[in-house]
Amino acid sequence: MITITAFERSPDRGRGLARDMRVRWALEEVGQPYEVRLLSFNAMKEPAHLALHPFGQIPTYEEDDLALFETGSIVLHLAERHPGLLPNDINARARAITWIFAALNTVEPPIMDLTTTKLLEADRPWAAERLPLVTGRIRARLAPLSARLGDADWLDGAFSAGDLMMVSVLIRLKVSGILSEYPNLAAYVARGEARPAYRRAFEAQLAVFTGNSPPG
Ligand code: GTB
Repeated sequence: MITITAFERSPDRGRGLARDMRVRWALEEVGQPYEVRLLSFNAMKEPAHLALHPFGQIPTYEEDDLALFETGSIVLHLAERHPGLLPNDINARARAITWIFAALNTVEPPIMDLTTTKLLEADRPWAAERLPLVTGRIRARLAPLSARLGDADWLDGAFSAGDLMMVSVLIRLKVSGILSEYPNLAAYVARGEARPAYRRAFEAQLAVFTGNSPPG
């Protein structure tokens, strides 16, 4: 059985923004059942969890004698071992993996900066000056991404783990209004969110917050 970890009380109140969501989504896409161990912020920094995740974060992934951290690694692991998230053609597979890295290394960092600026630095005297710099860096990533996607449904042919990761990263921009400046990217995210596997994953993480988790 696969076990992942997630926040006992997610600060996003179940809106699916914490990173366990992308792992849940990948698990649903490949049809693997999983259990969730919920952790308090204190428990995440205790030795038992630090043995799984050196930085004391969620999510982690345990399967038999394998323990992983980092959502990129976990999603890639699932995509490599189960059909459904990576194409068979070796070059198309390499390109799909490239989109996972692009999502995590190129697109997510400025989006994370926006969260930091708004949530953790809002009271700093330089916050108002920094905000347009951060949003400018986000647009510098979204404009070429939007151009590359064009009117395609997914980034490179069929839906892949690359799309799963890119949609997961872009979702955090919805509340900022920046995503809607790029209608094809907004539609791309909506397509991802409409996938049955996404819906199941979303409901499962929301149930933790609403207290409607199945027992066990
Ligand atoms: N690079 C790692 C990965 O991809 O797995 C990053 C993991 C990570 O940042 N985990 C966060 C965490 O454990 C949770 S997802 N933070 C606690 C800590 O570092 O002590 C980040 C997150 C948290 C909350 C919201 N939210 O409420 O909106 C959104 C995203």
